[in-house]
Amino acid sequence: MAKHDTVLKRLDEFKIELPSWGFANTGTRFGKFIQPAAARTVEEKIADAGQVHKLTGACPTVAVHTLWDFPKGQSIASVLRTAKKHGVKIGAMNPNVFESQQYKWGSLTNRSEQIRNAALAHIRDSIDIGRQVGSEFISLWFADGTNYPGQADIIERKHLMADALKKAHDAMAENMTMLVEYKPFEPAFYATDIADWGMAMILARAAGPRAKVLVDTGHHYQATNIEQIVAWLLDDNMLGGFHFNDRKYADDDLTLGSIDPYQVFRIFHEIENYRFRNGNLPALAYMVDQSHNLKPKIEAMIQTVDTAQQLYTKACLVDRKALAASQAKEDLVGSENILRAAFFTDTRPILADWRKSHGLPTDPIDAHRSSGYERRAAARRGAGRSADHSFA
Ligand code: PSV
Ligand code: MN
Repeated sequence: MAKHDTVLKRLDEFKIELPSWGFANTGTRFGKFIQPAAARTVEEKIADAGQVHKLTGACPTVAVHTLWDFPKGQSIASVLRTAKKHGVKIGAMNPNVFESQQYKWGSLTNRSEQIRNAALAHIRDSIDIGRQVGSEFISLWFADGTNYPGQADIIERKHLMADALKKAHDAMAENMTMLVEYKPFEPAFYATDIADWGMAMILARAAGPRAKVLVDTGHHYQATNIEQIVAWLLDDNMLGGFHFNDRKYADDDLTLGSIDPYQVFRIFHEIENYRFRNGNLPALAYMVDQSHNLKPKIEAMIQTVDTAQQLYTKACLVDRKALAASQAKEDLVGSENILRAAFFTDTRPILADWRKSHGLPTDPIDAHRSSGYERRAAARRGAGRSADHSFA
C-alpha cells in the first residue's frame, strides 16, 4: 500500500476545474426545471464555484464558455475582480461554435469559407479573452458533422478541420494548451467530424505540439473501454485532460460515479500506473462537465468533487509492486483482487485527514447545507432568469 503521507501529497496535487455552465439553469431538449438558486450571470457562476472551492479546497479554477459568460458588454475586469474575491481563477476557455444559425452545416468544416472564417475568428477571440483572464487552456468541442450518408465529403471535412485547428494553434500564446474533445454523436447523427479519440489525436497532432486530446467520460459508446484509451493517450503523450460526468444511456451529464464508480477508479488506476511505470505524470486538466438539471447545482458539484477524490485516493492505494509480481505469475484472480482491495477500501477517513490538515470541513455537503448559501442565493436570484441557456 502506498504510504498515507504519499496519498495526502497526491490529494494536494489533485485539482479539479468546475464548469461555469454547471451552475446555471440548464435542461434537456424537452424543457427546463428552474432552480431559484441557480446562477444567472458569470459573476454568480464564479461565486458558486468559489463556494465549492471554499468547502472542498480542490477547485481553484472555473472553466468558461465564451458566449455564455462573455456576452457583448461583459466586463472582463468584473470577471477578474469576482474571481479574486471568491478565491478562484479562470480556467479553460470554451468557444461556442455550435448554437448560432450560421453553423447549421458546421463551423470549421462548413463548406462556406466565410462561415469557417467566422468560427475561427471566434476561436481567436476566445484565445484573446483567455490571455486577458489568465487562462492556460483553449478547450474545443465541435458539433460539426453530417446527419445522413452522402451529405458531405468526409475527407474534405477532415482536411478543413485539420487546417483550421493548426491556425488556431498558431494563435495561442506560448503558455496555452489546446484541448481537442471528441464525441461520437449528437447533434450529428451520421458522421461527427471528431467522433473518437483516434480522430481527436490525429487532429491534435496536425494542429501542433501544444494540442492534446480531451476525454469527456460521457462521450463514448456503452462498451468502450475508456481506461484503455486513457492509458494509450498517456503513453503517446497525447492526453490533455478530462471532462468528468457519468451516464447511463448517452451523454446524460449525470454526476461523476453516480452510475459506474468502478470505471472512474479504473481510469485513475491507469493514470497512477503510468506514474508508477514512468516516475512522473504530464500535467492533466481534470475538469467537471456536468449540468444535471434536477440536483441542486452546488451540491451536485461538491458531490462530484468528493467522489473524484474518493476514487482517486483508491487508485493511489493500489499495491503496484504486488500487482506487477502477480501479473508476472499470470495470477488473474490475485491481480484483480489487488485492484478490488483498493477499490473496496473506504477512503473517506483518509480524505477526512486531508481535509482536517487543510482546515476544510470533513463533510463539505453538510457544511454547504448548514451555511445557508443556497437559501440566500435563491432569495436573491429567484426572480430574474435572463442569463439561462438551455443547451447542456
Ligand atoms: C458537449 O456535449 C460538451 O461535452 C462540450 O464539452 C461542451 O463544451 C459542454 O458539453 C457544454 O455544453
Ligand atoms: Mn465535454
